[in-house]
Amino acid sequence: MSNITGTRGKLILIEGLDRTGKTTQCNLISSRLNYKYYKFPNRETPIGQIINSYLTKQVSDIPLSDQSVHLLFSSNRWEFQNEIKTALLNGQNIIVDRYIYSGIAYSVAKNVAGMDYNWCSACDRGLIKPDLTVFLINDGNFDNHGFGDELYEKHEFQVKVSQVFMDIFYKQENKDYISNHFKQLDVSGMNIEEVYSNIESIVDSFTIKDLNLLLF
Ligand code: FDM
Repeated sequence: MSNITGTRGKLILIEGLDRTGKTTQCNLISSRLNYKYYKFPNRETPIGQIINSYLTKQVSDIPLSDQSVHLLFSSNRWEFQNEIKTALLNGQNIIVDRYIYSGIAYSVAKNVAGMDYNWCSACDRGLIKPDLTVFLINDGNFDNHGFGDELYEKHEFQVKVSQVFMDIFYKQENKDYISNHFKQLDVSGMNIEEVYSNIESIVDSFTIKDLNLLLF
């Protein structure tokens, strides 16, 4: 499907808490609307494989500090920048499943001294910014049922992450982005098709105003 302006593709990001159905929705958008799909972390690259071992709690010879884990996630995004840029400039629309905001939210939620918003966002400066971020929330009644076994899949930590997501989006410096490039969608009680039809209408009605790529 060609983009609306005919000159470059749109970059749409689906962010949100665990278990809000991001991956299901990204797959649907990709197959039904012909968006190229990127999921972060991408666990296939050498860097992604280290991230995967960390998330799945596999014992590593080299214990990773929280700082190095954060930088690995960022590096994993940088690995795909040229590819994403080329695709967008060729008119390909792209859907991304997690990106910078997950990067900041999960790391800041760890509450490690020095790893504040500024530190965590610095390594992502210059990455292509999504034209539109759709942030999925649920009623917050997540318990440990339905979570998998990965490192961050714990109720208490997820509550912290959700607070940090809100702090990030409502920061003064993100105000312009929030007014023009951001939609929050509460998916509580909706089935997959209902969520999809909401996202589809948000995506369809969004047009890019700036022909240059946005950068963080
Ligand atoms: N995550 C994801 C981070 O901590 N930092 C990041 O930069 C990104 C992109 O990794 F817990 C976390 C978020 C989540 C985990 O899980 C990835 P999924 O199920 O593959 O999205």
